[in-house]
Amino acid sequence: MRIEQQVIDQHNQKLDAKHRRAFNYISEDVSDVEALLEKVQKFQIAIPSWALGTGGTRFGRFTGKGEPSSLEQKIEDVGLLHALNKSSGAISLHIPWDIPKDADNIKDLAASYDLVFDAVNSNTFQDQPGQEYSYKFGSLQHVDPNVRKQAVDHNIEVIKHGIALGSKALTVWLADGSSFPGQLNFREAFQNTLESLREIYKHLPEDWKMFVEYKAFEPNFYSTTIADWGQSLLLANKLGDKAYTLVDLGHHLPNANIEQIVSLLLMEGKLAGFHFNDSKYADDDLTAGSIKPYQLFLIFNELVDGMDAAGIDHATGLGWMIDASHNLKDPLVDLLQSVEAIKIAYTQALMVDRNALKAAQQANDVVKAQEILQGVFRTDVRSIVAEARLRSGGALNPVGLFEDISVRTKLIEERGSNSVATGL
Ligand code: LRH
Ligand code: MN
Ligand code: MN
Repeated sequence: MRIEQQVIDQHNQKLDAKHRRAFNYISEDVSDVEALLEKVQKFQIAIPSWALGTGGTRFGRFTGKGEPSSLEQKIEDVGLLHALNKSSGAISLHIPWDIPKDADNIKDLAASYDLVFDAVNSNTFQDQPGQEYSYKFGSLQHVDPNVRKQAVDHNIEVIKHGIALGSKALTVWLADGSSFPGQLNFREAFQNTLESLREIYKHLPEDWKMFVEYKAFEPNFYSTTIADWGQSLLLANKLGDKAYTLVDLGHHLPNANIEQIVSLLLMEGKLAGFHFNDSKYADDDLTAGSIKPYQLFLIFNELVDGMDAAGIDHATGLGWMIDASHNLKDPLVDLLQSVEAIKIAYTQALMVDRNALKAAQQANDVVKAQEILQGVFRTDVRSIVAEARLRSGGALNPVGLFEDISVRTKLIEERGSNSVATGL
């Protein structure tokens, strides 16, 4: 299904008066609201193809209805999101969960929804049918060179798919590690991983980047070979200019200061971008901003500060993506909520008075610094984000419209109740 512009316009007309009141009220306190709106409009957050179905845990999966059962239907889903919020103009594929058989057709279909292809993701954390060697004891780190070669070849294959689709980055996340002390030699595992990544790196086109994602734990529970930003940065530095560290918000040990990590990676020119989600305990993959919205704001505060200092374009300079799992909510609604939370945090970060904050820091005025940040964080900027969406042709209330026009019911009618998406 596609959402007609006329449907969105009608919805917007109904909400216009209320929206206008809220927007006019906040506009009076924003110094250059037009410049702010322009930045918010441009900011796009990619949707991962694996987040369009219902996730699960090792204790079970309660599948949703009308899930996309093909790559074409996943593109259709992201097209629906983008029509509603005009902020989800890219899709990220995980290979082999989503293999584009006819890249040109897939590209055309995506373009018809105004979508481009974000980073492509390799998968050497699961065995696939017909695969010669198992990844049970790792992939790029494996003690057996045959396994390493198989995993390297897979990544090269993924790059080829990405080239055909117009992607510009490869994201490598490894489950490699160990679950028991003594199971592996840390240095050898790291060296093997580095050598394997070097092989893959050789196959990156000139204008591509390699994103090295880290994760502290899971599925291995004693050590992960790329466990934290230090280990990822070490690899990225050794690999070369095209390699960067990717931050997934759920991949840290409890209470890690992610905003500080982000700030230093940016300073080093080695921040690739984000997998946004939220968590209370671990890699919980919950809706962005649903548990720790202040942390999300503080991260964006560092991003805006660091990107402006380095002259990096907010919209295009880094990879912005959601990486979440939906066990209870409709995945599409959850994604709309995540994008909204991310855009709120970004808007608030743009509104921080940087000169005043700098002055407070120079004067060791702790109270003032806190007042500045919390003053912005406690400002309701939803009408600014809504106005940006409206100007781009999106809906004033994407979640409301999704429900009003019964998008999921229509998808169930089209796809049936039993269609299940590939992914985690
Ligand atoms: C690992 C991860 C990684 C994978 C995705 C499915 O936890 O965050 O990015 O590719 O989940
Ligand atoms: Mn991730
Ligand atoms: Mn994860």
